Amino acid sequence: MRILLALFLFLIPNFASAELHEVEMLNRNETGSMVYSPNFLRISSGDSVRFLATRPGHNAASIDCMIPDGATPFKGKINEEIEITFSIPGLYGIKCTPHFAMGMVMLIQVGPTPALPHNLPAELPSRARDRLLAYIAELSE
Ligand SMILES: [Cu+2]
Repeated sequence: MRILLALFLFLIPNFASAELHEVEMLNRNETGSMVYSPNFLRISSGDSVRFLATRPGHNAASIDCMIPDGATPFKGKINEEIEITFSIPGLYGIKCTPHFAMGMVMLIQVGPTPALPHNLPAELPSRARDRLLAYIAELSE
């Protein structure tokens, strides 16, 4: 009985604190074509995000120049439903590798609102850049 209680107390905090969020990878929705839905997420440190292959031909990968210091880059394969746990707070840029130039990107804010960038790296494709700036403007509101 005492062991069960200890196990119970040990497990509860994990259930209470870590959430799983889902993001769909889509060809089109009301916001445009080649999109993640939602296109930005605010989550807590330790939460996970699962990228769903709702439509074929997409993946989810971190944008090299847009993850916090110390965070590990990731890259899913096309049609692969990856689940990533975000433990380092900050702002993460996510891209679909084949549709990066078409602006298939999203933002994940982990933990409290970080200092939002006013400038984005010059090497971003312009459509990805435009969408990221729009999402950042929404995050700032
Ligand atoms: Cu895509």
